[in-house]
Amino acid sequence: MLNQLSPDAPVQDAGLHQAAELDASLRAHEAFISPKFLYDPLGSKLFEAICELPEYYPTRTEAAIFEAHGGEIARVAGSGATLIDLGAGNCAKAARLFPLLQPAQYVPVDISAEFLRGAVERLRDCHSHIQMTPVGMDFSRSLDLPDSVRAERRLFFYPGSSIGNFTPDEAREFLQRVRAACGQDGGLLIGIDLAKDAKVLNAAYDDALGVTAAFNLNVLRHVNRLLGADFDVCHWRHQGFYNEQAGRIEMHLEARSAQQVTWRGGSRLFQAGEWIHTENSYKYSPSEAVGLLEQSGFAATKVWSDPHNWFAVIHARA
Ligand code: AVI
Repeated sequence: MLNQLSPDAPVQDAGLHQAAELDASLRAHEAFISPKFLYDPLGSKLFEAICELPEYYPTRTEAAIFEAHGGEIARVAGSGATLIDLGAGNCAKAARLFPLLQPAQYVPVDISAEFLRGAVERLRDCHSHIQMTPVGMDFSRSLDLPDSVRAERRLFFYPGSSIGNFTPDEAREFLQRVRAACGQDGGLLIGIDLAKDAKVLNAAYDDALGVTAAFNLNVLRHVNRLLGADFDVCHWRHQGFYNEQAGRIEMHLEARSAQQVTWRGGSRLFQAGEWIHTENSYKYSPSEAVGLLEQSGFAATKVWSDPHNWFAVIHARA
């Protein structure tokens, strides 16, 4: 699933294994859709809009941490690295750090290849001195980067608490792969959302404007395209809430009525009130976050947070 993007490169369509993965998850006893399918071109734009919402604190809190501690973060992480931006989206977060980190090469990686291509074209105009190597791939499956990505001084950048969208076991497994891909002198700069008052969390994932609801429902349109399915979004309702016991936000889609859904090679009757699980977003304490990195093989860590301790930015040496 790797597609190094040049301006002429064909846009990567869903691979066969994506269709097989979706088929299996829709047939599961408790149906689910992997959160990576939330990000088609519209889903990526809706996520951008979520980041602008007053209720969605992670983006602005993380930005404030970089604003307040950017100089020290850059000193710890080092400049002139190969900056590998996992889940780059519109590349805005990394681009804001370019003046501090001064990367020799910028490697934005995202499953939403078409969206990424547009973002990088705009970025190239302002940062012609940085070598840009965009890669369209599903990095949750593999971190095999093209040979054109420099091996020395790799700094992986994984902001926005996307690590929270893995279960803790999956997160450890993923971070072990990042650790291996860092090489000897590399590191990881990661943003991790911290546990907090359920009221704050519930509002962030079920906002008043319904942008998160649209983001969640849009996954069905994406699945329709990938799998030739006939989900009707009008027949589904967004559910987003904090499950305090599990320490995670859960997003689900709830069937408003009983309905038969058909896709290439499959079909399922969903009962009224039945849920499709679309996302988890785990929230950690600072010590749990550091523990996760250490258990994944990273060495020294340095943690920066905001005055409310709502979010942490952590540098971990490989
Ligand atoms: C990308 N990820 C870290 C977001 C989160 O907060 O878990 C995705 C998201 N889902 C709903 N709102 C935002």
